[in-house]
Amino acid sequence: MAVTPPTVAIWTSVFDVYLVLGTLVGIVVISVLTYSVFTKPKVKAEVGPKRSSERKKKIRAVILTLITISILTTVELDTFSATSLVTVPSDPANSMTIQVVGQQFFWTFIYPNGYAQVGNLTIPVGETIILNITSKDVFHSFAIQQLDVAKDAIPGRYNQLWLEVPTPSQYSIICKELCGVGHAFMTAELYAVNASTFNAWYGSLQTKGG
Ligand SMILES: [Cu+2]
Repeated sequence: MAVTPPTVAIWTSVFDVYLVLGTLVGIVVISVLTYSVFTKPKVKAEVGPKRSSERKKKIRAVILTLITISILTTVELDTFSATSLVTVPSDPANSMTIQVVGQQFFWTFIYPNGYAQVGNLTIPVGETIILNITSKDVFHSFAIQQLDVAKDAIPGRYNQLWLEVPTPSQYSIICKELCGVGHAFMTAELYAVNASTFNAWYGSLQTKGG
């Protein structure tokens, strides 16, 4: 059974919110348009003093404006809080930070112990992995499509991306920014392995590297 990584779950929930809101707005707008097309406008005879009808219109306009402002404010605040769910790592205290360097035409991954690996990234499952992404030459873009994550790799700056893979699995890493003749071949593999497997591998590196 496939378990959905948290980044994918967040993006899916944001997409669902907008799908529901968009559908509701669509239904209302199309209904009003259809109603307007098939009904004749009623010309009301002015009843009562003109001043009170003007007053009513103003009150109605103010109420509608307030309702619109409150709906838009709620949606806006929700959007900003959803964005922070994606940009802020889920568990920064219990995380591992790995440097990712893009270069024509390969990816290098540098672990906290200084070990650098080209072309494949090995991470433990169930742990928050923070990637510090940069480039040595031109603009690249680090992307793992199955995990719904991507970040630009720009020379001279670090862009952060986090991910958490719940079960042992393998994914393709690609470059999503046209960066030269070898762009299509600028790929790497992501291996998410059990914590014990990862620790055994990582520990062996530390003793070898010194
Ligand atoms: Cu590229």
